[in-house]
Amino acid sequence: MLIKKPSKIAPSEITSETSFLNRRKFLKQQSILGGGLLGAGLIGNTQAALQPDDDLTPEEIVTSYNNFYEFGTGKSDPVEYAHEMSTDPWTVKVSGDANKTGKFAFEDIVKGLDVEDRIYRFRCVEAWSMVVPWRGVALKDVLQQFEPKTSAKFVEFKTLVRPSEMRGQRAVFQSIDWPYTEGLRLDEAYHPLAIMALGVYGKDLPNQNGAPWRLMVPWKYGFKSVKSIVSIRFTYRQPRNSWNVLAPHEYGFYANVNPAVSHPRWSQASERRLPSSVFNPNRRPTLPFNGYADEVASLYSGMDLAKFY
Ligand SMILES: Nc1nc2c(c(=O)[nH]1)N[C@H]1C(S)=C(S)[C@@H](COP(=O)(O)O)O[C@H]1N2
Ligand SMILES: [Mo]
Repeated sequence: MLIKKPSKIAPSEITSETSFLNRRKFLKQQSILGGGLLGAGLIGNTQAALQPDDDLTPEEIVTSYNNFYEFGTGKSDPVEYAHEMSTDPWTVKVSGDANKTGKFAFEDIVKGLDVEDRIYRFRCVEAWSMVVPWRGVALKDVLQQFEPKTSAKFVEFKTLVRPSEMRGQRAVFQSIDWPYTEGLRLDEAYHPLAIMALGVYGKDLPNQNGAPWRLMVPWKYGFKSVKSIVSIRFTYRQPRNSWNVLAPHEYGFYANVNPAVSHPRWSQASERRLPSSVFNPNRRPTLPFNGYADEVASLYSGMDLAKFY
């Protein structure tokens, strides 16, 4: 489970160039000490939740078939344009109902935390899916260092807004009211399956996948897993989330993967596992909570999941 506690991490005071190099070195060190990516670091229940035919989706597809509307709405826009975003330095604003708030360097937030490899099924609300080897830190560890107050019931995350580097934010027709915003109930955020991903396929996250860190909540539709996070806010009230604001009867706040609740325009009963082609559509049934029901269903006991979709 534990790969390595990084001993040396770039302090936020040093110059940005050094900090960039050290961040990369930090992740590299961890991967060397962790040994092979796939053999190491799987917690039992994560592995158990994988099906026998859950083959890894090739890295090529994971890093080139993306949704990241800040760079355009096409699947290949992110890989083509996300390099225009600078991720160094990366500052995260922490606000709301917590004892420790303010501005923090990304490196300082993650430096003491255990880094783990996790292979997760990943299901987009558009009905395609992948199996992805992430590397990341427990979301609970990230959040608790800010000492949330008991009044905090939810956490909200926001993506960077920087139209000069994000061409989707300069487009004439805007889909989303930036910043892209998502949220979780705090008990969901504290679930051990919820992570902040720092890497994929044993490397730092490429920009198109949400560098330098993005949420990864494998039992929910992909749109909950907000990328390139610059703001964390603790709050008593349920945050507004981008897709729900855009189309409230199509996308809810909870967005738990649920084959029994159709999207108004298509069924969610099955999914297209990538790679998929006309000759091998690779369709398979979608599982409740994306196959993680044993681990997470108790978070929602007593809730009508057709109402809280
Ligand atoms: N900031 C931001 N985060 C985002 C999105 C986005 O457009 N902007 N798209 C979401 C959707 S719909 C999905 S399916 C996943 C895709 O993640 P991936 O490209 O790493 O597969 O990112 C999610 N996070
Ligand atoms: Mo998605």
